[in-house]
Amino acid sequence: MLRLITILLAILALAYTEKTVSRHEPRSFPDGFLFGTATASYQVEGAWDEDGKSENIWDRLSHTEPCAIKNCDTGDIADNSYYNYRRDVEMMRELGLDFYRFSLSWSRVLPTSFPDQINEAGVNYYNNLINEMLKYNIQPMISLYHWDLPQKLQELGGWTNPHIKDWFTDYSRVMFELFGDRVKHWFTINEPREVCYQGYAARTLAPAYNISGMAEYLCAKNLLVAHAKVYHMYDKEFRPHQGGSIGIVLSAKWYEPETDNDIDAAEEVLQFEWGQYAHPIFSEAGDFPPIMKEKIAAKSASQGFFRSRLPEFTAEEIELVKGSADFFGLNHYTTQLVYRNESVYEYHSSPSYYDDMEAVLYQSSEWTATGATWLKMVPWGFYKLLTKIREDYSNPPVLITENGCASREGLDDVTRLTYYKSYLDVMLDAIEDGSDIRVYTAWSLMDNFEWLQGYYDRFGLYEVDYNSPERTRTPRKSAYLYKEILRTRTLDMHYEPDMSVPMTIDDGH
Ligand code: PNW
Repeated sequence: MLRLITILLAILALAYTEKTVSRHEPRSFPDGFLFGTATASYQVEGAWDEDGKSENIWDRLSHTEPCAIKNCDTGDIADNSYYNYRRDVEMMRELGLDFYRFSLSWSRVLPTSFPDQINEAGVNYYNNLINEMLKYNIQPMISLYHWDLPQKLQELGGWTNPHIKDWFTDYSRVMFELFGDRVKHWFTINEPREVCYQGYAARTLAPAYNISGMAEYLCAKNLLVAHAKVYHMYDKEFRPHQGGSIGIVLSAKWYEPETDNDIDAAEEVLQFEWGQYAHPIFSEAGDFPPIMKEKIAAKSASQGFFRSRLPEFTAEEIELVKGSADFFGLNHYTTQLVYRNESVYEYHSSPSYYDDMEAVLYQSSEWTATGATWLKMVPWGFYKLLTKIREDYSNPPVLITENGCASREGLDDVTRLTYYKSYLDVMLDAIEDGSDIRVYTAWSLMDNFEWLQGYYDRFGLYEVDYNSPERTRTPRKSAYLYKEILRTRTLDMHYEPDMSVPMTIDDGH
């Protein structure tokens, strides 16, 4: 008997080893899968007031409240990409990128915010960047809005003013006319949750309104309608002759229940946090998630409001927003734990967004830390998130438009290396399960202005030297890893980059 058990155990152990070994064989990415990196205008361009650019909300915040930003940093010069774009494209070639995702600065191309004046110098900058990329077969992917609203529009209420749907449509029309002959991948808005919650409910992004429980919901409604108007304009007026695709980019964390008693709470948090934007676009019913409407209506009534603090979409708006994306653009960084118990009701001020959600969110101290306090390495959360998107929204095409982590390790960024390997590994698991994931984007090509963290949090595959006038860029270990993944189109968990070999350009040019 004992012998039998020993033999059985030996067989089990062998099977287990086989599994782990085969799991760590190099894994291939699907044919046609695309890899890129991303940045955003205010985070890299600099030249904040040059060649006719007007003021945006980050210029205003960083100049009037400089020390709201870590080390009183500003984006005045940033990576100086306005002048360094040739070097940026050279780095894309070193990595062997299929595409590069960047954003347009609204106040650089339309200094009055409106189409009555087009700033030729700003247009030239983007034309130069796009043409330089196309020379080397690197596809441009453009975000129309990545957080740098013209200051003048902010003074009119920014995303809380319903007229923004017209302002954003007019601006977008000019951009399609100027660049749509060469740009085939468009994103309307980067991360509505961060725009509306962090900018309007909290003080962690410009314009730092700090009106929670109210302003973020006005923002959400207007932003979704503005996005949908631009989607339909592109679809009807530009797609027929330009032939590209267009969608929105949502930031989504995975929310894990702390205990079995918190399963409903975690699902409700998820619906507030990104279902708020995904449900109106990707669900069959459209509109804000039902649980969110119910909770905010009930809470508003109990607080003495005459109507829900969550504005309603008209029937026409629900139809306009529903289906207004060719794909699900996903920015994912990390996971949070969720709990709800009696103490929660004392925990948040009221009215507020978190009070409406009635939950507490946090991260486990056991999860691996990275170089940003909010960002722990939790690859299994990415896997659960991708599964949830496949199951809840009938397996939409997914473009991973941002993923990555900060590190404070200089060039030898082993934490980032491990992060990329482990997140790509579970992404391949989701693809094997049937998720229709087509694109992966590393955030970021290089270190850049990390919003309120200034130049302190470093997300780059390339390190940027902010003490050198040239803003010298140097590849990190993770850049070597990314280059190898793109060259071989496989993920080898054992691959260790040799940084003594200089970065070369292998694109045949
Ligand atoms: C993104 N979160 O923001 C932005 O698109 C980038 O501009 C930024 O540099 C990058 O992530 C790194 O921070 C996010 O808390 C910020 O889940 C925070 C979260 C998500 C996205």
